[in-house]
Amino acid sequence: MRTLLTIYKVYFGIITSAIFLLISCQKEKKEILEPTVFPFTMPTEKPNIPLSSSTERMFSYDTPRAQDNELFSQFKYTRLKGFDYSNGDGTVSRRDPSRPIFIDGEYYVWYTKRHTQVPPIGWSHAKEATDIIPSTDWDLAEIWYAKSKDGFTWKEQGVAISRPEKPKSGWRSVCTPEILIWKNKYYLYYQAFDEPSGLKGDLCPVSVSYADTPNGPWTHGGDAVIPFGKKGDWDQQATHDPFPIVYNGKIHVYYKSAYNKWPHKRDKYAVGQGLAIADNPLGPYKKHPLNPVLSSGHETTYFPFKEGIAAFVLKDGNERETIQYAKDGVNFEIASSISLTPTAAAPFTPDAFTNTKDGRGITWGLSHFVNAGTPEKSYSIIARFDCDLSLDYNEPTYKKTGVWHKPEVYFEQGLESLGKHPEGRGVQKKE
Ligand code: AAL
Repeated sequence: MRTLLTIYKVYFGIITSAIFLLISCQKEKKEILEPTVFPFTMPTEKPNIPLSSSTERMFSYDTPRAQDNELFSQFKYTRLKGFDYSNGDGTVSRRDPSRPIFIDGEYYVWYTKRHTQVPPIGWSHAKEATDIIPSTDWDLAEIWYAKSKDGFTWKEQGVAISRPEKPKSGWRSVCTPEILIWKNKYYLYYQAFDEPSGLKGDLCPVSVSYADTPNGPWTHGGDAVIPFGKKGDWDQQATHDPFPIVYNGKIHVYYKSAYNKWPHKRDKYAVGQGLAIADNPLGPYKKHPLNPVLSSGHETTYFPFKEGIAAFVLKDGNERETIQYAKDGVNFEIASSISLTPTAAAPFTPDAFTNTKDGRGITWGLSHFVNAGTPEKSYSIIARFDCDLSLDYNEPTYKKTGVWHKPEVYFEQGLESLGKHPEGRGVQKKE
């Protein structure tokens, strides 16, 4: 009996110390594997330790470092060759380019072209606009197109969509085109103004025309294809910047509307981006119940990326100057913040109409500069931007986060633009 007890005690002691050893090793291993302080080497996964909200968010992006982020890029700009702007006298303007498409060895682009006897007088003077005098840069405009072999030198071809006779929709101006290719037909979506922009606001619906070839001829397909919202809805009075993409086997047209503004309180406006979906390019379009799908942005741009849709969200709103991504094409999250962004960006997007679920991204496109002239001789120019927002390219230069402007760029944005203030510092005390 005594021997048995001794053996039991020895076994119990061995097992107890083994368990103790195991726990202390696990504890030590746990200490080696999971630090209690954020580590020097950037973790690829979010560490299981208390994190600040900002550091927590770092792991919600494509990668914790911007330089490794497929949806981050710098932008490089090139002046285009082949477009004449009448020596910058403000009578010729080109802006709001469509995405270029590549057909039979050539790139095609459509854009707003204004060619008027005098420069625009501004939308606050819309009441003085006439059939000769434009109110805004996009008033009394038509949709022209150009072709290029390389995306840098372009040859203007002529008008694609001219202004129809009054009172047809768009008789005052047709502008801001975007292209869709669907079942081997070409569709141009564009804004159609029936009054000088600025008279009551920048108010217009969207029309669509179609053709069998990118050179036309274009047949009118319908007006107000994206219906305005009911009175009191956010998009009750305008649908701008139509942007069609083929996604989930249907035509997804993203569009902008400006709300919360009245003609007399223009500076109180807000901008949102809606989504309307159809089986047929001419409609009927059904609006997404979660509209506006983006709370920020202006001439917003979209492209298929992986299984979802990415968007340039520029100029307006708290989330301006970001690239956002929606796995479902609807619920967008910020993917990166960007700088020196292409205004009215229109990227060359080979898979925009292929109904892809493996969107490869973009490397170049066209955009515009609306301040090419002076306030008295206002006009816009189209330019090219290049970037690396592609899963198939890796150009580290584009992934640098520092964008350094010359001091003159900053000094040009001087206090004088704020007007004179008692303090002379351009800051006005709140009453
Ligand atoms: C553009 C676009 C729409 C607006 C005007 C012309 O940048 O947002 O088209 O109506 O400005």
